[in-house]
Amino acid sequence: MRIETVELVRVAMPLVAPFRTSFGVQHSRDVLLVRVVGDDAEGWGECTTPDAPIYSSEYTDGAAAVLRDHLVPRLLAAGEVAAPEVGSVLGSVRGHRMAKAALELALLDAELRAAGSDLAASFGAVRDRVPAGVSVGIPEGGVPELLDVVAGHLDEGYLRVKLKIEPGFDLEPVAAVRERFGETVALSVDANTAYRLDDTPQLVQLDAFELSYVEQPFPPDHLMDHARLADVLTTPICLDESLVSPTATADAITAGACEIANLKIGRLGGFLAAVATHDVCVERGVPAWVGGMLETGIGRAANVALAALAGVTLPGDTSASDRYWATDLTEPFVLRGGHLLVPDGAGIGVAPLPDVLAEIETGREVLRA
Ligand code: OSB
Ligand code: MG
Repeated sequence: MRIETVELVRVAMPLVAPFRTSFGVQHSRDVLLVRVVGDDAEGWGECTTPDAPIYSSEYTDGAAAVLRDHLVPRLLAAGEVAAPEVGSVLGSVRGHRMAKAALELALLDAELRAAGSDLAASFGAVRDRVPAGVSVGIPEGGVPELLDVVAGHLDEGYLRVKLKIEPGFDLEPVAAVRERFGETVALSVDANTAYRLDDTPQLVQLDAFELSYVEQPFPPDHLMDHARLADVLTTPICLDESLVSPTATADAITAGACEIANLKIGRLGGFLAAVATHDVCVERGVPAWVGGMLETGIGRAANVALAALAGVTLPGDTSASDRYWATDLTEPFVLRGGHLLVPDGAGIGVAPLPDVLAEIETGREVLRA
């Protein structure tokens, strides 16, 4: 496809409720979208960066700068580029995976729209709906509020609940949720790197609660510490922040640090890298699921397509639109019997609704070849 323009579009999206993790609280997203306009189609990608560099080193203003000054100029200078070539065209820029993923997704969406094929089917999807879990932040009101929030999500039909934990908010909330909702609820916890190896005695006590996994207890580069913890913890360790590429994922599995994998398109550097990581997990027999970064419908559509692949065997954090937004940017994703339907329209199958976009757009930069 010949690319005519690449647009960096910013939209302001307030969350329906603040989302607190061990690394901070998010009240809204200042979303950066990439729109690629080609000679016969256009496409959209969402950059999953938060406002501040608190999840990884990436953040939204930084992503906008690297797209404008480094990534988009390289892509525009390369002439006709197909999505599988984006990785090598952008390869001379280190890191900035979420920014690269947004650009690749926009081009992939445009290409698939031009061809009339949908994202999930193009990559071998084996299901037309995916089981939905929900990631529950650390509530302001402590355990009583947590129990109310979890009760609400279970009533809505979510098939797995993930609790955010941190030192001081771990064993007690997990015990309370198990006691109130029983052993049959699929439950997991996510520490977002808040612990260190010497917290192992505390973490081992989580084994009493039959959790599906403990997600990312230690910092991203503490791979061998995750392996040491895996030796003494019965509960499987799932990695999120550490898995920054298919190679990093294969190495983490080899090290014994990763027994379950959280696949995120942005963190892995693109949809194609996420599919390659999925393939690594299948080859190595490691169960995978698709995580989230509080996406709008644009990013969610790609997440749901990824979750439709055969090796994604656990419910993910791909929740319905109304768990995040009063009004989504696209047609909303709706929970149906605990599942989200995989879009089957061309490309990612959704696009910003023009009237919604017009209302919430806060800025647009247009970059030309
Ligand atoms: O660690 O999975 C995480 C949100 C922002 C940053 C990191 C994480 C999360 C979530 C929410 O857990 C997932 C979602 O519902 O999109
Ligand atoms: Mg996580």
